[in-house]
Amino acid sequence: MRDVLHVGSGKVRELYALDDDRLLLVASDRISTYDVVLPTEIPDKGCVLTGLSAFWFARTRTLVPNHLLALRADGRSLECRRLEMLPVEVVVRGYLAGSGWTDYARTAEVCGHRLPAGLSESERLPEPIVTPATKAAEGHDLNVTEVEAAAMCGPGHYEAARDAALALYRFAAAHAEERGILLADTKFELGIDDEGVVTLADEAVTPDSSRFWPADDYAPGGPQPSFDKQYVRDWCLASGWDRTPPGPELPPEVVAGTRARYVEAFELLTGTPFDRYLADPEVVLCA
Ligand code: PZK
Repeated sequence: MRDVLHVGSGKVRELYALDDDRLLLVASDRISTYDVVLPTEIPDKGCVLTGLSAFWFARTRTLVPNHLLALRADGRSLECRRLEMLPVEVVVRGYLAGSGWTDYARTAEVCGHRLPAGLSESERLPEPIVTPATKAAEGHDLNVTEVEAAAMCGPGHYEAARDAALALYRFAAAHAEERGILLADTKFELGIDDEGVVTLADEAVTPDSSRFWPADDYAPGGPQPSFDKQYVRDWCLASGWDRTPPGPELPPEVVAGTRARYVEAFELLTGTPFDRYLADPEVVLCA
């Protein structure tokens, strides 16, 4: 791209500065599993994730203001308002999975939330909980209590971000459940706009920022299959890979099966055929 400054890289995304006020967020087709980016890409994955984010931004903008300015015709790039990002990520959990389950199994608490005794892995929580995390040195997330998170943000900012995240989660989880997908948990990144308003940023309710579970297969009492990455994880582990870089190349049938799962999630959640999205990405913006 001409005259755009590269300002950051995520594992599978790139961030560019368009001018003083605007950023461009570009999603690649790279995929990571067990924290390792694999050498094989999943065609259209970046478009699926960008289209889903844009869909949620369009549908929740009256609930919580967000950074979306424009969805580009390539279907994988979002023009965004530049914000002052909060130093915490805000995770909302409706089910007990991942580090939430690990912490609960050890202490009956998750990030300072005391939970009922006797819950099993993947069980639905009585109410969704908010569990903030900070970016630790190695790029790894470190869970913190809400008291600690509040101390790291400006006065009132964490509380506003928490309320925004809970409202977004409730909206998205209800929408997804009606369409056969359980939204087990999801991570939001928020910032402050130039008028001091807490604003949703980054990506929103994508498979990369969330746990999507197929509702039909839901069986608490153990880990659930991931809607999008299960073929990749199963194949990688069966190949004998020890989860250290580099990851294995994926065979064509695993690539095709995984692409189909991403497209299926997109179509279930948006109600839009993915081909229509590729032909005219802005179709997901009309609420
Ligand atoms: C911002 N990131 C993380 C995401 C990367 C890095 N609207 C915004 N204003 C200011 N800063 C950011 C955003 C957003 N979104 C997000 N880092 C800064 C990130 C994707 C790719 F390389």
